[in-house]
Amino acid sequence: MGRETRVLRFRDGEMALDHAVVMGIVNVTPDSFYDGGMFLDAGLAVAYAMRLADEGAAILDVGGESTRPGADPVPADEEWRRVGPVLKALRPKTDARISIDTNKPEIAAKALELGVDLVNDVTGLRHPEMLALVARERPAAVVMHMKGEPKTMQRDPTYGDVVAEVLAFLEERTKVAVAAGVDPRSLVVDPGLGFGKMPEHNSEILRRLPEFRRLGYPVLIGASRKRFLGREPGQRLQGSVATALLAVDGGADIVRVHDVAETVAALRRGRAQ
Ligand code: HH2
Repeated sequence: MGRETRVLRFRDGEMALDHAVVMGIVNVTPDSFYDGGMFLDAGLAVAYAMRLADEGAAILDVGGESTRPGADPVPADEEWRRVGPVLKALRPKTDARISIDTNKPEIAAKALELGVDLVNDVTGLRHPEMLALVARERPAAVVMHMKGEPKTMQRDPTYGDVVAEVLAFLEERTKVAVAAGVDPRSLVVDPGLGFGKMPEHNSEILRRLPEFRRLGYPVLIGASRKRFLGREPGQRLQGSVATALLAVDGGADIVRVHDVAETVAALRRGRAQ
């Protein structure tokens, strides 16, 4: 597959994306749509994160607030009670890059103090304090597109041309970030599958993924176990792995997944072809 190499810059080094890497999901929540309640205990979450790193996750994405359709927001003190102990224990244990999945600047700031490498903000760095924090502290950062907010985003979202709309948003948000002083080499873009998008919107984005590479930033895709894959969450492994492969074939640099071992094996197999 001909793809020009991208590099993602962190505060203390960089990651070559000459082949796609896997971001493993660690949800420290009671209500995430797939693994909610499984890792609320910090010790279990840390052990699970270590397992994902062993299985080949280059990035571990730790989150304390579900953003599934219909989810209620979580107050910052509760979110930190969930993720703080996990980040603190995990940081000295692994060389994998650690990501904090949050849209709250105060959570991201505390996570960065503990040595987290990347801020994964599903609201596209919309909060001015988040933008200022990322510009100042220089972590890598994911800018994701979401139409509406989790509570209501799946109530019949409509688009003219979904790809054009999402691209315009990502272009505008990355421009704003760079103008605010964020290093463009630290940014990743994500069209946000399932965030205010019907199955046909997700399919269209996947089909036209090469257009997202033209923005000039590494592209992240999160399809894992999501509703548009059909069936029950527990029965979406094959669909998730197939979609991760499809995304990488279309130019994704990072795939965010629950099933790290299976995805890593499939990607390796794909590269060997
Ligand atoms: N999807 C989810 C959460 N965070 N971040 C990025 N950048 N891209 C995504 O597609 C994405 C994300 C939702 O999945 P999950 O974390 O498994 O569920 P929940 O939000 O219920 O915790």
